[in-house]
Amino acid sequence: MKLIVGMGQTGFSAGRFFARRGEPFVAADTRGADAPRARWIESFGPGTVVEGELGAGLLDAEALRGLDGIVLSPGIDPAAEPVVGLLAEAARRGIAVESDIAVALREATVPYVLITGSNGKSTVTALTAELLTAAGQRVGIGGNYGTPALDLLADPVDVLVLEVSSFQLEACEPAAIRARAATVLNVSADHLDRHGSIQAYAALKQKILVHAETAVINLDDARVRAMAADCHGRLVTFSASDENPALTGEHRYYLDVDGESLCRDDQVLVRGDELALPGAHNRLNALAALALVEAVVGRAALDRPALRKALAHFTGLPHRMQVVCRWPVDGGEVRFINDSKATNVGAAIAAIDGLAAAGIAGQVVIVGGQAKGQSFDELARALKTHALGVALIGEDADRIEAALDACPGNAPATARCDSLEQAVRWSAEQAAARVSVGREVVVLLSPACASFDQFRGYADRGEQFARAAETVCDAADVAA
Ligand code: UMA
Ligand code: ADP
Repeated sequence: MKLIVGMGQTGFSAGRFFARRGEPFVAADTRGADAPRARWIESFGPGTVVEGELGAGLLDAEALRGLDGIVLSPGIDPAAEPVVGLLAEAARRGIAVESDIAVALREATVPYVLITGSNGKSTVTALTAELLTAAGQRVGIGGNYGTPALDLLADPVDVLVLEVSSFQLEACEPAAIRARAATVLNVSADHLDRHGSIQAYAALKQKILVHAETAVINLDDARVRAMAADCHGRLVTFSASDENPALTGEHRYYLDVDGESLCRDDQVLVRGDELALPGAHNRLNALAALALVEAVVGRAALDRPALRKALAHFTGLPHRMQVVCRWPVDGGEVRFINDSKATNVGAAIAAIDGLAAAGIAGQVVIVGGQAKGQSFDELARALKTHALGVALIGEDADRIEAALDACPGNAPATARCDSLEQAVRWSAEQAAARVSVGREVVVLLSPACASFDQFRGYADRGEQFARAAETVCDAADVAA
């Protein structure tokens, strides 16, 4: 019998999976009585195979009696209380502990594509699925992206496209991961409060490349590039430049000298202006997606008009560099951009540098929230180089302010704000004061932090930003 630990989305999907197979299981949640116990039982209806008692009481060594496996939810840190002792005891008794992803990959009967990285996972997962659909494949999309992987196994599909997180890769053996194609898009600091070091975090992500039939390697990221040495399958590379010294990559995807066209070996595949996705980092995301798609459906499919059409229609996902509204001021404008999904420093720097590279005259940036163990030194450098103003919000605002103070260079105007709404009002005033004829200034929410100190999640934060920005734009309309 299996023990499912955690009764969130993942735990539920594991329960459904075992129920479909008629296998008995017990389930526990570290939150005990606060866990959604009633919903759990109801979800399986009468005649279920749910057995035993639910709740925190199961999380002791007694719980392991008669068990032959544990499925551990990703939100639970295996190295911390209250499960660390239970898992150590399981190891002593030879009881396997697996993530839902590990179970799903073992049971999958169709090829699967795996996507991880610190930033761009969801975008590349969605785009890869769109392109494969355009190429005529029936695609199951999920994993960390949304639908838990085990729920996808019930669907009649040709290929699974799964976003996987470092949390899901902890309880997952590299030898059991046999992707048709896999990529680690990039590695920058994230979730270090759980993984301890960037090396440990990178090593988790690397697991998906080792036995992939095709490993798609970002040549521009030193940590990812180094992973190529341990790959057993075919290597394909992508890069922002065609001058990067090649690996033994069979095929190279890159941007041409002007960064305008997406190329493969010596051919232009797509012009950058044919992509609906904005920004330099998204061209790299598109290269990675094309390389993954080729590994599944072959090179010829990349020339299909349907694929080009999909690239021209995929505008990206909400809360990632999304223009919310525009406020015309003095012959120029203030543009509000919601990048709430930038929950780490790497994503925020990509946004700030990307706007500067796109020729935006100025930006006022809203940052802050929960730091997750990151250093803010690089963020401070980007803000000092490109920001006209910085609004600080949330629990770890002090740490960002300290990094700004310690960083050499001219200090942008800064404000500590008690709420996101206040931050938007202050940023809008700062931006409007800098607009002139034909000059555009951006108010950018790219917090570099998790949101849970003040919001229900990044989407809630993005929606609150959009509402506050629309209030500013609407008030300006009325005044005009
Ligand atoms: N929790 C407990 N006790 C438990 C179980 C959970 O306290 O016994 C808490 C966790 O600490 C966490 C929350 O409940 O704060 C949710 O944890 P979970 O493991 O039950 O999460 P699920 O609802 O199963 O959702 C997970 C992923 N969440 C996490 O890894 C935290 C979802 O990714 C994913 O979409 C879903 O499985 C389906 O596969 C979300 C996420 O934030 C988007 N991922 C992180 C990220 O992208 O940075 C890794
Ligand atoms: P993830 O699923 O890894 O969090 P998303 O596609 O949701 O990735 O994007 C998260 C954040 O990272 C957004 O702020 C987005 O603008 C930024 N981003 C997307 N792709 C990249 C990339 N290749 N490099 C750096 N930042 C990126």
